[in-house]
Amino acid sequence: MTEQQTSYKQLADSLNSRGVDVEAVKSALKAQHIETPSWGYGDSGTRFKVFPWPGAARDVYEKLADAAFIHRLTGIAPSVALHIPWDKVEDWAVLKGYATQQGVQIGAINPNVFQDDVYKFGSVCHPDAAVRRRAVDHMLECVEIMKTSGSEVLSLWLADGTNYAGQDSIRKRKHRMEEALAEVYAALPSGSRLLIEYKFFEPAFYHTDLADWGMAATFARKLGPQAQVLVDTGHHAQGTNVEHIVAFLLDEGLLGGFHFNSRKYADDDLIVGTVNPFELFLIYNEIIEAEQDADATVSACAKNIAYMIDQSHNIEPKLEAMLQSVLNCQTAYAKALLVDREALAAQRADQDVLGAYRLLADAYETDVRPLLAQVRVEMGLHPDPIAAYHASDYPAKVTEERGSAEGSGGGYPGA
Ligand code: RM4
Ligand code: MN
Ligand code: MN
Repeated sequence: MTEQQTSYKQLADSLNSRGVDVEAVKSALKAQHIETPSWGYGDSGTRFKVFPWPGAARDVYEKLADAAFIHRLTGIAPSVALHIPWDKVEDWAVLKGYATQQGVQIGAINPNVFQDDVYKFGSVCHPDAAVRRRAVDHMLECVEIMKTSGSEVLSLWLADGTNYAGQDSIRKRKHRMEEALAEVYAALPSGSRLLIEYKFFEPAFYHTDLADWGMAATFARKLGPQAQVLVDTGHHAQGTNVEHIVAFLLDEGLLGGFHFNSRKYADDDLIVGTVNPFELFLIYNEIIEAEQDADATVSACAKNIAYMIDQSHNIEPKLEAMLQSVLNCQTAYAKALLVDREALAAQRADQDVLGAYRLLADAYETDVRPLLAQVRVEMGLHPDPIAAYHASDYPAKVTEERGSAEGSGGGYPGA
């Protein structure tokens, strides 16, 4: 037996004795999907500076190739979210064909209604109907792109808001948003979904039109069953209990997807699972519990979540950062799969507060590395994707081919 096999056997024996169905856990891990964002492969940074990364993808084709590399290393990142117009192409059938040839699919389509000059005072909430029209038309164009690219998710984040009290009527802005979203919703292809992402601040700082999960859920509910809420883990105020929001939305059948990333202070877009890995574990824990719920709406919701990463790398090597992000999601999910749910139910019934906590901690503290190595071997992958990354000639090859961008700036003049 190799060292890898020996450590897996030891772990599997101990898990079996704890009553864990190791084969079921491995199947779940093999079926896990994490979508990576095209914008995570290109140069990005902060408003102070964008540091060019040697080898960073320069167009959507290179972004898809990079995403395919991450999928080859992990086996669980088979789709790529696109941002329009950043990733816009003339011929979507050609791009779709290229993605298939690379071994990935086109995932969520993200409209961008925050970068044109006309959006200075908002997009779908703008007081001027002509600007609102333009924003809705862009979203309808994105719906057309969904049809030609095979995407089933329209992922919407709006930068709308105001900076000063009295700047605009908050309620009128809400009405304008409702009207715009209803038009986009009506155009959705059947079977597809509109995911509504909220954020409590930035770029507007006095009020944001879609500030929190409750507002997103209200809009989604008014629109209909094809609309759901997207939780970006970095879009909450300090100290917010994100897993509570996740559980609540799951229970209402309204959780549609995630943008995973880590935050320390603001919308930091750091590598997922680096700041608070326990939170990521607890999020997965709520999802697994909901998957097993007797209520069909709740379990169907939990099984149909679009898991996506939304990160903006600043100092990190792009490919290694994305790889680490996917692996951190895998680790958190693996640990959450180990929670002894029957024992947990019993502890809860007994009001054994710390017994219940310790059951979660037991799962969280389990070293799942041998289990993940085994899963990867069974999937025909290298047991250690980080080692495979360092052994691969792909990063050096793209650095050679693409070089380093020149003159990439930052938002501040002279930055
Ligand atoms: C936002 C939000 C969106 C992303 C933009 C670029 O903060 O997270 O998902 O599309 O940034
Ligand atoms: Mn996001
Ligand atoms: Mn964000």
